[in-house]
Amino acid sequence: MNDFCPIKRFDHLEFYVGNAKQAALFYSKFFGFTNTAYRGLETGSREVASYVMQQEDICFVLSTALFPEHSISQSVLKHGDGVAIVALEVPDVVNIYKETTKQGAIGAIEPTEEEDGYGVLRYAAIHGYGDTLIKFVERNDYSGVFAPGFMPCQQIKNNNFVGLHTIDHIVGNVELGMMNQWVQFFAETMGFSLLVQFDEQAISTEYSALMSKVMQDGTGKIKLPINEPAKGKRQSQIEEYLKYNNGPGVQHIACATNNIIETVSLLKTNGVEFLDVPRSYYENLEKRVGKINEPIEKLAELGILVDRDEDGYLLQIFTQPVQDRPTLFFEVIERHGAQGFGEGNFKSLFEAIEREQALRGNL
Ligand code: TYF
Ligand code: FE
Repeated sequence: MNDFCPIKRFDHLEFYVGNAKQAALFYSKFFGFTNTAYRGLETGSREVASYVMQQEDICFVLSTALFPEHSISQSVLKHGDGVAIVALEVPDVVNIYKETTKQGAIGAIEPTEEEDGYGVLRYAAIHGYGDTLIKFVERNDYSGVFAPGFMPCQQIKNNNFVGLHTIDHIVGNVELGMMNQWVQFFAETMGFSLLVQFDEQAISTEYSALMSKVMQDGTGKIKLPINEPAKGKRQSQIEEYLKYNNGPGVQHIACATNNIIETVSLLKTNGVEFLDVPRSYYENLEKRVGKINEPIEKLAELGILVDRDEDGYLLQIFTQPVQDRPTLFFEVIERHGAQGFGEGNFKSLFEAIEREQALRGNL
């Protein structure tokens, strides 16, 4: 495949939030992240405060504005707290910006260099779905903790690592009829290809439906599924998201662990809330997914879902939305060969989400 747009890895996700200090405590105390860098008034940043939160290979940057006129304040007013920027580490920012914009991507930040005592960091950005930006970051000549302007630190002490290690995939919700345009965007401007798609028959319950197409880069390290609502009897979870997010955006972030039982046990002890799975899901589980080398009783107690495909099996679980608006949530996933997304769980999962939607008045 034509890899004119090589990507090394997910670099970071930047969240725009109303109160970065409290969000940093949430991701630290609940999700086990460590604060590794900071910028704010104390470091000479007069308009924005940001906390860099890391857990192994996963990096979140939580940013808030100090004034109402700032674009971050406007974003929070419109979308609530959520992912504003998906940043990818690339070997050559100038080249990727040139290629993607040549292929039709709309530029948001022209290639820029910033320097400090640790070297030069290069970045640029293009527009993705909704108000989300796709940022390219080049670290070849930079050895600082995060970026110039940030002070390495531990504003928030943390020793409750929960075992999340990499971002497995990031899912976006787009409006009805917009799916193919975004599939085309990732294919044409970024050189991604369609890994798999789930149509509304595969993803429907008695009440609602959706369509999903998974786009991935040439290496398979970057997987970006896209959901579009389909007509059903009730407002689907995608429509609910689009309403409260005021448009398209990142719906869920799937983080991988090597020990989902331990990770979910720790997250639950910390206070993270997950979707409830009915007991009946675990009856005949091994008949549905075959023999798995896992304590089924423990999976049932924690509400962890299991799916199998031709390459192996996977374990996954979904949190409740992490803010008042029913928008962004997290998935925790442990793969044992399987490269899918838990297709066999879609029905149970969407029914669980619909029970939550009903509690929010979606009847
Ligand atoms: O990423 C996925 O495809 C799975 C399942 O609204 C999923 O995690 C798909 C759509 C959705 C919630 C979960
Ligand atoms: Fe997922």
